Amino acid sequence: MSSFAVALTGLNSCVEAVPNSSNINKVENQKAPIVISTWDNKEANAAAWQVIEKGGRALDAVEQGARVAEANPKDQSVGYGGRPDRDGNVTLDACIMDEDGNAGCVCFLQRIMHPVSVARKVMENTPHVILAGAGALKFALEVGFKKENLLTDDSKKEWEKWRKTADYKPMINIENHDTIGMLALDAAGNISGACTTSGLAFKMQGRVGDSPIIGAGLYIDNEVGGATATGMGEAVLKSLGSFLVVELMRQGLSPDEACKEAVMRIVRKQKFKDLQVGYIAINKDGEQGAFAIQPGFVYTSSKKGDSLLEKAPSYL
Ligand code: SD4
Repeated sequence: MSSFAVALTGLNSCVEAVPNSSNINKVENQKAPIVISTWDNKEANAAAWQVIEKGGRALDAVEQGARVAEANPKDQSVGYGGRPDRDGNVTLDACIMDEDGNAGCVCFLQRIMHPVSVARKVMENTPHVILAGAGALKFALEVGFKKENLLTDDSKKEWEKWRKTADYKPMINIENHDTIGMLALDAAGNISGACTTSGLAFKMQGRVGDSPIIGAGLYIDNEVGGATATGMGEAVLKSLGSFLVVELMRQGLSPDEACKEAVMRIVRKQKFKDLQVGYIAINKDGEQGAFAIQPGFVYTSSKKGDSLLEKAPSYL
């Protein structure tokens, strides 16, 4: 193991949320905490909220929330049960960013159920931001993650059916259950975020989308807010969408307005009619916002423990 990779045990089990009481006591002008996530991810939000309500860190909340989607075989766009690439491999992308601007990412990672937790270890245990492919897998195994088969029978059947035509057409709003991007503001007023996905179904082998790329699939600036993206990663990458949303909020736009302007950037510069991109954002005051190109994008918002499914406004 390399000198910076610290061996940790029990990484595959959920980390108990540690109340951050020193943080809470320090806080003045405390804002109401909030957790939001892309799509219908109430269970993931509930796991994140458990951390937040104990006074835990937003970073722990978003990791725990993302892990719920990663472990759910019914969510065929994330982690275990994710739809494979065109060669039948489940390849995963994830990233995480904390309140100090630290970031960790993994892309093209195979056979590890919790890429978001590997991304956190990249952030905390290495001098790097991104590890990819075989290197990411090697690191994950070194720090205690276990290799697993992530291709479920359902996803394998879909892939086998797809192979009959091998028609490569990105799908919009797949079953309204897709990549999870999650943002949290904790009781201490700190913001963190995470994003995790199996990427586009039946993508070319080696394809990496926006989700693990800081500034594209996720961006956090604790002075301003956070944003995360879902949908066609190529469109988000070309416009560095999440960074754009945060910078627009820095200039005074509300989360709603900032998400809309980032979508409009795609609408003005790219062929957008057949693709979906949705952004969600929160600011330092705990205000939330969202906007998408196409109708059908929903997100889950949790405040005071209640989770609501919100419909994002859209350009079309
Ligand atoms: C990607 N943005 O890999 C991801 C896919 C996604 O909703 O978000 N789907 O391009």
